[in-house]
Amino acid sequence: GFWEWDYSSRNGPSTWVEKFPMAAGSRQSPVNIETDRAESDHEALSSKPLRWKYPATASRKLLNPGYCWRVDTDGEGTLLSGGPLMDDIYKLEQYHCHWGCSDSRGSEHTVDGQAFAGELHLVHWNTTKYKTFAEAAKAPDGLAVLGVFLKVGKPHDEMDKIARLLPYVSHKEDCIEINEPIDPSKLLPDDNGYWTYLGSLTTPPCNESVTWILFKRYIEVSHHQLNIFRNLRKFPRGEECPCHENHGVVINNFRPPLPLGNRVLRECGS
Ligand code: 1SD
Ligand code: ZN
Repeated sequence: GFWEWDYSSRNGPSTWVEKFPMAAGSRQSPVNIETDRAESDHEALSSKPLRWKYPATASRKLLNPGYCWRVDTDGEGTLLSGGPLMDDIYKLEQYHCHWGCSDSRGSEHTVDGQAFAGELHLVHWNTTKYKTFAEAAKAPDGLAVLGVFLKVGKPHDEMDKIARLLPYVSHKEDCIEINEPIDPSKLLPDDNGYWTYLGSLTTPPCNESVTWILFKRYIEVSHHQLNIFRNLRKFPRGEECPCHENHGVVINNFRPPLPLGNRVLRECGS
């Protein structure tokens, strides 16, 4: 078939730049967060607290695009504002997750060189300035992604609603409607201290359009819940192919950190 990017040795992150030149830019994500380097920019960030609103009814569909699981929302009544987002209002488009093959890796961002077992991304777009998600995705201030690190511990109730549905989207291109409300705000940590910097999508085409906001506190999910993520397939139903690496399961779907370069890393809260 035609060339498709993925996380394998053949078509993985180091090869993306050949087809997606933006991946070679100087505003790429993820990065390693050097906590000592974070500037606590009190006035600018804490004067406008980060605010979000996510009605549980906004989570509409669960999909397997072949490289993660993703919940698409209808955006209705969702909102992210404040913090580094200036005076603009962002809407939640979708949320998805990255994870490893074992509990010691899986996050995209690292903190002082340490990886977490996974990283949840809530992808928002700037509705103050742009008309569609696609238009926003091309603009330097078009997207805002909230990142939450996942650590292995006790099972997470809200994450369990997703984990219980994953067997219904086990193969690439599978998609189901969500009937039981899933509240993404319950997937966020209790404390909202965060790091923020300007970066990119971590998947091709790696547009440099993202204001990253990474929570300092992680959430806990169980080893069993992560194993359910690790059982998703990279290939469509009926296309069983033994030549796939790792039997074609979705694991290690994270891009390794890229240089922060001369970008500013700011922090707010603890
Ligand atoms: O990995 C996601 C990708 O699936 C897609 O959702 C994209 C937004 O169009 O965002 C990236 S990421 O940068 O949020 N990882
Ligand atoms: Zn992501």
